[in-house]
Amino acid sequence: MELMRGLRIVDLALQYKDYLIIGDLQLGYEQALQRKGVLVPKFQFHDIRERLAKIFKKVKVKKLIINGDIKHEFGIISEQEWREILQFFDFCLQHVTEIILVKGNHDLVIAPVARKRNIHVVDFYRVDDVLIFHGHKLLREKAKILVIGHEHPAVSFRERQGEKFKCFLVGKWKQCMLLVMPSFNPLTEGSDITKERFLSPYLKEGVEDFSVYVVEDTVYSFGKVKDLL
Ligand SMILES: [Mn+2]
Repeated sequence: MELMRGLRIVDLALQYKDYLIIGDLQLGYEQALQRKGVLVPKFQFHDIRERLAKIFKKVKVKKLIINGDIKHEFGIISEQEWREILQFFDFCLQHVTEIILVKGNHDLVIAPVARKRNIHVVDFYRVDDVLIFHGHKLLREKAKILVIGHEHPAVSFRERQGEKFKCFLVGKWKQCMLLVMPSFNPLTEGSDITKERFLSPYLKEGVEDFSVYVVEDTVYSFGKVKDLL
């Protein structure tokens, strides 16, 4: 679905010109859960790769931007993360010539893994007037269009109790257009925007007026947040 010229939603990703943007993969989440005694089958990496492969088939891009939280653990790099992040980079590099890793709040110690594949780790990335950053804290940098992750927006509907659907949020922050991306992690749908509080400092006010785009087999426009409350 085209949001504006050159910028479109493709499944859980955004395409802008030669760039594909995804975020919040949280690789290694299963091992972290297992450490807490929650047994989950390890399908996350496989699902992410399959889903991304389908996107790469649909769109022709040269570069991939990972907008934060590629991994789950904060202070360490778990064995599963080391393995899966490198495998993930190798898979992506079959489809793009460059990966840009934007730092999220879970990525405190990402540099050693990124270095193995010569991948640059940055706090934000700018393409024309589009600024891509994780959004867990305010950035001094300005641009017409801001693209953040971190929030993992999802939505539920009264008619379908107990089900949540990943969604994009599109609205305004000051004079800028703000796009909030859903998480690319298949293990959790995310935070219900009709029930839970927002985390990002960019979503402190005015979110009722944001447009909701639900991602399922295709992308559906669902009107404004306030219409769903
Ligand atoms: Mn985050």
